[in-house]
Amino acid sequence: MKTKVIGESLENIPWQDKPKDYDGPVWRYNENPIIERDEQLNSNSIFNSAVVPYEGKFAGVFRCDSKSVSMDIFAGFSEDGINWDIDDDAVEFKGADKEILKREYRYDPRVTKIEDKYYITWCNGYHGPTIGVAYTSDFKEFHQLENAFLPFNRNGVLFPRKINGKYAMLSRPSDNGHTPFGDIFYSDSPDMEYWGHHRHVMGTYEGDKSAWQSTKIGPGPVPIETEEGWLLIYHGVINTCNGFVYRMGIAILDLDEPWKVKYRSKNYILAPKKLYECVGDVPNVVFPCASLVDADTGRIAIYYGCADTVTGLAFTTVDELIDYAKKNPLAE
Ligand code: BMA
Repeated sequence: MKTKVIGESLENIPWQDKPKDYDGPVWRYNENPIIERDEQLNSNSIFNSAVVPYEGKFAGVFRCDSKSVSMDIFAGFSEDGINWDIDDDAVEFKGADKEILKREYRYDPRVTKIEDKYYITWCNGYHGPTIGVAYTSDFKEFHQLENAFLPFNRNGVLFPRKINGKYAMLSRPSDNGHTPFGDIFYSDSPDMEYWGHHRHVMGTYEGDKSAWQSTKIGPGPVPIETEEGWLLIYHGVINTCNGFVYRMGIAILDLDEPWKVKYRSKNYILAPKKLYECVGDVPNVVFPCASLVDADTGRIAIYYGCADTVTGLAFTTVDELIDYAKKNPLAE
């Protein structure tokens, strides 16, 4: 391992070696998808979901759209990170203010362990999409806090530790529909309630410079801390004659000032190519929401939604991603 990861070891991370002759920095689990669309009592689809190591095993929060096509988030548990047991009832939040507990819709959760709590951020309907925030210690009782931002915003992703003494979050301001624009911003907060110090991190690229990310981009899993900087796996979108296509990219952000981009890859790291990524309720989408990392080996397991229908697992390493970003730089 060339680059040191700042984090915990995770000996039981799900893992498969890179297949021989495979050309690319990220490779898929050979039994994908790991979660089918109808694994839950009333689910139409299970995708864009987040997992973390929990008590020697794994826990997570899952986006399950119902057969009436409502969107909500559900807790789940797993022995191995691959086979999941997802609750049939949606997460029920407790909280100080009833106004904030009103449910319109919830989707695309991320889970971030900060100190001794697991924080959940998700796209929360409150007169339009914004970023909901909650925490849990056991994935049974969830406490909802204030929404982080005014509508409209999507893809709120917390950093796993305070930066310069403040909680830190990436997000993607949006509109109330299928947003035809979108850059990634950084915000911080002294208390997980009031967010400010907003900084632009990075935006889209038009033309043939890096066309797969020409319409909008958004942060994916919780950034991974390494001695080279924060590794940010993100999604990038192009608008085509058949609609949006979602791919995955990699950027490396400065450790102390994460709104500064050190490296960013011109090429995508994973694109919809397999049938389950190209065919589903929304074709041609790979949408990463979580990763597991083993600090000892630098192994990374990425969890991603496939075609807004099922959940996939893919693998890479810290060195693969950093090398790839450096070898295929996106010149400003
Ligand atoms: C985005 C979100 C994601 C979804 C993607 C592709 O706006 O709704 O949940 O995966 O579109 O449909």
